[in-house]
Amino acid sequence: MEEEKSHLRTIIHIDIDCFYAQVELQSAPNLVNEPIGIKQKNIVVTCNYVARQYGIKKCMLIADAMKLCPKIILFNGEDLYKYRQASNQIHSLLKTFVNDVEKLGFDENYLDVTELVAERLQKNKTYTNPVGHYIGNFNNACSCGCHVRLVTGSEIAFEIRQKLKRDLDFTSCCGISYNKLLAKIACSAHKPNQQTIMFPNGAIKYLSTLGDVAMIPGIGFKTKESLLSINIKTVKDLQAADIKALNKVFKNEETAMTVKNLSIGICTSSVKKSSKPLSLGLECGAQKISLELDVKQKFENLLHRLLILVEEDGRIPNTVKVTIRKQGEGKIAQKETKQSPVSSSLFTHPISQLKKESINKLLNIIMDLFKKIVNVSRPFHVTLLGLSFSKFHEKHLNSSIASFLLKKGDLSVQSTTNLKSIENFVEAVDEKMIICSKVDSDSEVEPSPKKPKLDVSLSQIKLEEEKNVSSPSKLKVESLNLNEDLELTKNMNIDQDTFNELPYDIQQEIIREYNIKYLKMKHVPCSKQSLITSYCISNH
Ligand code: TTP
Ligand code: MG
Repeated sequence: MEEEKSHLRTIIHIDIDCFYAQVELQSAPNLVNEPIGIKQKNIVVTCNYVARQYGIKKCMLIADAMKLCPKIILFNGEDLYKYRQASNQIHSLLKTFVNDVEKLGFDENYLDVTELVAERLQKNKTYTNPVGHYIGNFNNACSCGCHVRLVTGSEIAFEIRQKLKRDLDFTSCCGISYNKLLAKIACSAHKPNQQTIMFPNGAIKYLSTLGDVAMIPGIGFKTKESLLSINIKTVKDLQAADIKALNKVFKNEETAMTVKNLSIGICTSSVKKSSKPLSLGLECGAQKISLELDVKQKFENLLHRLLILVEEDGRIPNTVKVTIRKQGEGKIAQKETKQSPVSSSLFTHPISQLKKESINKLLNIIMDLFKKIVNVSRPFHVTLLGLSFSKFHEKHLNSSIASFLLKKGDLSVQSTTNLKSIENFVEAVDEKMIICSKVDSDSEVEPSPKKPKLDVSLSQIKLEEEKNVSSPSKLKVESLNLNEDLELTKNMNIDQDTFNELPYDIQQEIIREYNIKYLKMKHVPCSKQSLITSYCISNH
């Protein structure tokens, strides 16, 4: 009975077939029946299903792939722009079905369709057959009614896949179940362009056929190692494992139970609506950069690429951050960062129409930051340059308010050396492939050659509840060095420390309300307010 309570949700996991390959084939439809692969450096990161028939697998060395299929056509997949754009379009399309869509990497999404299923069942009481494949016994239905819900979920999944094909020309796979774990596992059961329901009465048996414990999402390298130490190699071994033995090896009952539960298909993680990343960043690695001119050129290149991301994102950043890895004599290379506020007036949309003057201004701020970290009057050796934008606000807050608040900070360089680095998502650029390593919880996950599909770290699942703690709204304005803001809040007669502790968007809201009140009272106390007031007039 307790177990049946866990079948109340209906979750769909959707994964685009050979994603990068489909994106490339959209502009080369004549190659659709040819074996094609997408290369990044010396790896074929993915290939179409024609190429897979030759035995080519994801992340295979190009040399090995060529041996298997000498006529494979390779596309360069190092510029992620097209893939990112397609990924965003897919995510937006999915959000037309339900609000709760969680993006996982570029081509996977979870949808919680529980409410949609309930609405459909209320309207249409007729019992239909499962769409696509199913795992478990369809005729031996669970008494909680989940079979009917999952079947309805399979109809929705089919509609989603049809719409993806019709509107965006992507084929995809779906898994439908009552939790994220089983939906994801079901999704991989039949590929490509198919869908599968996992009924509860089929879950344990199906999981036991997966073999290696690492095939379970949530069991990563470390967990696998711990399990191996007590001779647990397969999912079947884990299902039969004694919980006391697991407690001993993980030294934590909760972890032991979570791991054991995964092996029998129990997972309580909810679908978290994906939010925009906290920061957008790019890094560029090199053997040695030792000329100021080279640094400037590389930053300019990074800046142009980053501005494209900002344009796609649609928000306006308030802070720019520079990251450097310096090679000191005999010392271990260390990353250092410095950041500075930037005026939102520098960012016009579309970014493509950004004035040369604004780009130069940004570049000057960036170079100033660089020079705060590296003494360019002496020989230097840098092996990594990074650039990121953060502290975003939505476009509608554009121009006057933000630029008013930030005007003076525009060119002032703020000193925040050795900020404990929040690793932004990292893209492969220039000389060296930088693997997407630590990813900020709010950042978009950028796939560089990644772990096998189902090898997600346990900590990722465990920490899911704690994630999303940081959001743009939680950024503090205090670090922005806004003298005008301080003065303004003094006028507003509110406690400065309390104000500084408030999330950025609430601070903005308070300021806006304050000014609207002033507008109503037709009382504008000083010239600074009048700037905000004019914002209110022109935008309301
Ligand atoms: P996947 O969904 O793992 O692969 P896929 O969509 O190409 O194929 P499948 O039909 O099996 O789902 O990854 C999505 C994209 O991410 C993939 O098209 C290329 C990219 N990718 C990497 O950049 N590095 C990697 O290691 C892998 C596996 C994928
Ligand atoms: Mg895929």
